[in-house]
Amino acid sequence: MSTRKLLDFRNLLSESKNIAILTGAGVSAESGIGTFRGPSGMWRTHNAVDLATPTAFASNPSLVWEFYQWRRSVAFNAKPNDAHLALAKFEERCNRENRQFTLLTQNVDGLHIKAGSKNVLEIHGSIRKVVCTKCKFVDENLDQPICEALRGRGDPNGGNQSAIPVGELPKCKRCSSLVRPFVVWFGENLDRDVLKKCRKVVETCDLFLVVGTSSVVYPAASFAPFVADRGKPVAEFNIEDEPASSTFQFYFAGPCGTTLPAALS
Ligand code: BJW
Repeated sequence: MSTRKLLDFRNLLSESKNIAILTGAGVSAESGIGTFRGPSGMWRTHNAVDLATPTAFASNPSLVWEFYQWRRSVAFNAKPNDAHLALAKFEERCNRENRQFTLLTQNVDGLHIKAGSKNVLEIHGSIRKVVCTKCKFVDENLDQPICEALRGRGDPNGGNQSAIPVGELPKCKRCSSLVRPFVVWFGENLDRDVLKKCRKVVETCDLFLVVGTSSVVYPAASFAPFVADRGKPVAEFNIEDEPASSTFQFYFAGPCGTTLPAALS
């Protein structure tokens, strides 16, 4: 990144009173968690995005649970990287200096919270929780495996194993019906309160950072353009140019585990 650009960004950052950040899968890539699009988004012969749908779960809950069994084991064993840690440290600084800091993450892996971030909105839910398909009870569940039938299942190189009967898949503690991961799949609405908070954040922030996201999934993809349309600065951190990159005031190319600590220090 050019030194001039970096100095300009840092000056702006130090003057900002209300900073919001949107992160995507790229922020966790350096922790060993694959992103959704591109080669790391494949699980067996499936695109991860094709399994993240209510239709996939309705037609093959066993397959989708195997996929999430594997995703949970990767996420639970992963450690926050320098990008997560820089954001947590920057939030502490904002708190000390009486400035507003809000982290909106599309990630379900919990790594921002592990890193120490406090004001985090997990807009696509959390892989650490399950929700009952019948009574809608939401429960934190860190069991590995999540049920006996999923022991040893979910290996991305595995496959062609027989489907697990629904009665042996993870069950609700309250009503014993099938549970599913507490995440937002395509075609599902984001939690109404979470969305309301997001709207308030994008309407009021005076600086917006967008980190490690392809910015193709809505409504999150609309946040940065909305802030830019309000005339407020947006800074993007990504290893690749994404469709909206050229429209933002700042673009820092490179792995965010390197670029973000340099920009926030
Ligand atoms: C690095 C890096 C490094 C790599 N450093 N960078 C308006 C217009 C058109 C369509 C819609 C619309 N509104 C809603 C829709 C439909 C749909 C949608 O957006 N579809 C699009 C594909 C067009 N949206 C929805 O269905 C949403 N619901 C909704 O809006 O309800 C109302 C409604 C419904 C239907 C119609 C209209 C309205 C829900 C979206 C839920 C998304 N769920 C998932 C799965 C979550 C669970 C799980 O994780 O298991 O969320 S899909 C997946 O995509 C996941 C992610 O959070 C999300 C975004 O992906 P992300 O994070 O950007 O990852 P990648 O892989 O795409 O990108 C990684 C980036 O990192 C890349 O840019 C790399 O270059 C970069 N990178 N390493 C820095 N080291």
